[in-house]
Amino acid sequence: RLARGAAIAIGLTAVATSGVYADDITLRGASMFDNDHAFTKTMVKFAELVDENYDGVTFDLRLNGELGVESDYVTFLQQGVAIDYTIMAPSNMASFAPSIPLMDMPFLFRDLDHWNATLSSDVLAPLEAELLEKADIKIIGYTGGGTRNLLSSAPIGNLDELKGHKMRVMGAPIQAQIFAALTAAPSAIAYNEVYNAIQSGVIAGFENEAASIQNLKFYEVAPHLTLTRHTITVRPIVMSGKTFRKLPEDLQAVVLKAGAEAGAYGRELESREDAVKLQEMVDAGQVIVQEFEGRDQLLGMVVPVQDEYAASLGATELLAAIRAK
Ligand code: MAV
Repeated sequence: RLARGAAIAIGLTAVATSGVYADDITLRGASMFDNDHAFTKTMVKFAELVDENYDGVTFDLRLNGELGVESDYVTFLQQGVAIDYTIMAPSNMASFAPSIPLMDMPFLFRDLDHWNATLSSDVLAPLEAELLEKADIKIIGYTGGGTRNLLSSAPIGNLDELKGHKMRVMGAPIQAQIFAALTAAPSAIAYNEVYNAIQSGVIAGFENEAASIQNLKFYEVAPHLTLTRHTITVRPIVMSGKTFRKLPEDLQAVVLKAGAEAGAYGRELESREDAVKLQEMVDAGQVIVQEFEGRDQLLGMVVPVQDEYAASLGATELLAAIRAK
């Protein structure tokens, strides 16, 4: 229980209520999406679980990108300002911890079973440790489970059409390296600039999962979806280390348990909804879906790039352990 009298200000606000919890703890979260997105629902679940087990924590979850996009959130978390927790693509944290994008690089997981086996083991612990040490960001759970595909303004159905394709990728160098190995022309662009960049023809597409394509209506500018199925998303629920350390110990334990449980809830939700959302967009005439011809060839093209990246991090054994899951 919250020790009364201890002055704890977390994030930007310590809410003073009628006096019973004069030092209520407020935790501010951020989502790039509205209430319908699995990330938002997972963060709401996290708050509910904490609330069930601990009195006096107020959650202030800001939606619809009010506080920016993940590449902003990572800086906030690292500095311990503006937000306390969020859900984040590892590949948006690369500038602080170069090894963290290993857990969400394309073509890492064979299928949902492999992804599940990996996330329900502790094989990613060394990457979590590096993130905490270098970025002061603590992983408290894992959500994700969407399958990322190509989305483009014109159809991209095979390697010939992918060649030179100007596409946006997330900021981690490994993301660009992998799509370059597939002969595309990737560039790192902020997520909130993607829609305009496609509309104005700066790029011809990007890659994303159904939940986010639908939530942010990317199909309006890029209606062609190619089933490359190159990534099953791994999305850590993260808390600023600076926030976490300020919490009373019993609350820290509640947060870790709630993070793990909310993560499991979110993984089940997003992986189950992935095909449903894709079908909804097809039925609404928002996307035109096609298979990528010769998809099996792609893996062979990227494995050397994955291997080299892991070797550069001294993480060859770790990559082998993930592949063997
Ligand atoms: C999707 O919206 C999510 O996977 C999110 O975590 C990523 O940051 C985003 O795509 C992106 O591509 O940057």
